[in-house]
Amino acid sequence: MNFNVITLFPDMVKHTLSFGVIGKAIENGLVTISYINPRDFAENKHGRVDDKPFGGGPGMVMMYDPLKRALKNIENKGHAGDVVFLSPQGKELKQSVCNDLAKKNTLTLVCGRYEGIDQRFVDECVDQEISIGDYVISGGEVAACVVIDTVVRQIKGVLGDDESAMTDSFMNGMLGFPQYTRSDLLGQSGVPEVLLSGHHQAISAWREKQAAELTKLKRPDLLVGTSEGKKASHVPRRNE
Ligand code: 4GS
Repeated sequence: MNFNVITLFPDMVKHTLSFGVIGKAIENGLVTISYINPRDFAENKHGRVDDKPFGGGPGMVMMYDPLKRALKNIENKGHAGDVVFLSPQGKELKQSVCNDLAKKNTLTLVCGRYEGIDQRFVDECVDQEISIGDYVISGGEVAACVVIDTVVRQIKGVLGDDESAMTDSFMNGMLGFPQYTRSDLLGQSGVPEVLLSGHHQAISAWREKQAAELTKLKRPDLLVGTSEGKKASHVPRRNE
């Protein structure tokens, strides 16, 4: 899978994605990420990428021209795929949205800075507007990293154990079950008996029940359907 990231701070995204399973996936070529800096496409003499908003008001706005030329450059070299603009006005990112994005071959993520970007770029070039939540961050870079992380971890071969993505919270529309491991300070005290029993079926059943109870208690909004047969919505995986 290929990503293009249009950003004034490519190093911020590159560095953030260089760790752990995502960093390995990039190293191993399971995913390629290209960075395009609108600054390189600012043709005015001071290399400006922002300007005062028409109509007045505080702050600056990212200019249309450098963004448009950056996108043109991507299209000239290959395919931009769906152009995604990270913005609080977008559709809220959920696992189901991530799974849809993971079906794409190429995504181009546009990171805004300042007060935002010229609306004409959004109207003309953006296919999807996505928000990582109802709060304001200082730039779209952090949001782009969230999107790339959730999408890349679904690519086959990225997670060591092929099961891991499947057993993640939200992959079955529910929260995850509680986990326990060795502790010198605590010993085995406080660890549910069944997990030490070696009975795989009993363990699976316990975990499923815990996940259902936790979801009902902490995130009842995730459960859909009647009060009778409460069932979490099924979220298909990539390649399913
Ligand atoms: C988000 C968000 C965001 C909006 C970027 C103001 C700088 C900022 N982007 N989900 N300009 N929430 N963007 O707050 O995606």
